[in-house]
Amino acid sequence: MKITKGKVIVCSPGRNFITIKLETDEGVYGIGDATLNGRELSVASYLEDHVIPCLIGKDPSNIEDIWQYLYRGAYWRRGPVTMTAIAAVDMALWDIKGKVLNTPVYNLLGGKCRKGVMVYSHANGKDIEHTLDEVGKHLDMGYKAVRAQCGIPGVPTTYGVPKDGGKYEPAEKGLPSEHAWSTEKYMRHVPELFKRIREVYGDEPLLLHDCHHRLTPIEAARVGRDLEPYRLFWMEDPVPAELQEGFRLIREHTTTPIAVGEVFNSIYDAERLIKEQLIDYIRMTTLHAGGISHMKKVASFAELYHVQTGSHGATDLSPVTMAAALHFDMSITNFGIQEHMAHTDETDEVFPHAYSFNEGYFYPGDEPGLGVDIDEKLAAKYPYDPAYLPVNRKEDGTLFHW
Ligand code: GCO
Ligand code: MG
Repeated sequence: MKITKGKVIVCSPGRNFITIKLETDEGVYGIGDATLNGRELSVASYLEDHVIPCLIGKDPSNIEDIWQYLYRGAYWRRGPVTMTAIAAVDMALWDIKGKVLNTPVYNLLGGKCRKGVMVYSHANGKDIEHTLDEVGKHLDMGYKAVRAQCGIPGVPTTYGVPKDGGKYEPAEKGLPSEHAWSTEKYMRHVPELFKRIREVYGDEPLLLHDCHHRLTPIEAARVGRDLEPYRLFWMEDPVPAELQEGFRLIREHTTTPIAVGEVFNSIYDAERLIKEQLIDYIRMTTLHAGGISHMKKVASFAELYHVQTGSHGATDLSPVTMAAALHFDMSITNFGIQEHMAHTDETDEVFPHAYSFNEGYFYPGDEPGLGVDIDEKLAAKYPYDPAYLPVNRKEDGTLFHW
């Protein structure tokens, strides 16, 4: 069997997505997600100009060898563009293998470890009352776990809060907009949010919160302590994670569990965090961290150190990644939770899929391969639409982490 063609499909059904489609001489094809929010076209070019030409004629069944060829063979290793491109190829190859062997991908990864994949959804509000309503709505939809984010009094814009009262979507059309930030105001406000959620909804719902890389270790330690009475499932991205050592200080001061890793792209980004047990959940994904093949290694390594997975699953990860994530989540023993942010109807129509939701859990379905496709004709109706993530400044104008 040989790869005969590789195609990169760029579309924007509600937001931008990059998809690779690999075709073979036996008529079977596989698809993979290559979306890197706000930097989409760089991955498209990496694939079209440098990766696809090297794949033509290769046997798609040798997934690990192709992975090594694209990683070691490129000499320039790691980085979000490279690892997203490798991930896209890797997903497509697992999809092809499943279709050829007529079995869902989770079966190829060792079979099912659980009945379904517990997901958490997002409750985002402009203030505490609005967030409380949103938490209630998501519990009514059947979710067992909800992430809560809230506007901060005196801060005009913040991460996770929809501007127009609609659904939150981090990327914005045109060039990057500028958001504002006050750590002091945030730290005063966030414990009140979770106090109110527990008062209204009781002890049972699993509650999560994303600090979105905006604190220093000692500030994160304080937030973790202040949130302890409300028993969070996790506090996410407390600090920017380039300095892995920084997590030790947080760890020493709080029992609030820590999750990190949505921007990581290699096992080496998390090596110390995992080995020194400085975190509880690793949020790397099959998309930005080199595909299913690399994530298998991350999960196995994390398993040794009591670290569970909690993969990123925002709207900028296409339904192809959602499918790959669900097959992967089903097959590993140290699965913790999976993020789920609903795609728009247009997105779901462009990417028909076998996965489904019921009472807080997702199920990958039993279609051969990943169980997801792309409707190319429909995709062509939604051309690329430039969009960026915002940048962030402190109240005095200093550029800050977004
Ligand atoms: C999350 C994330 C996202 C990211 C977005 C960036 O926890 O879901 O923080 O909201 O900001 O995916 O592209
Ligand atoms: Mg996050």
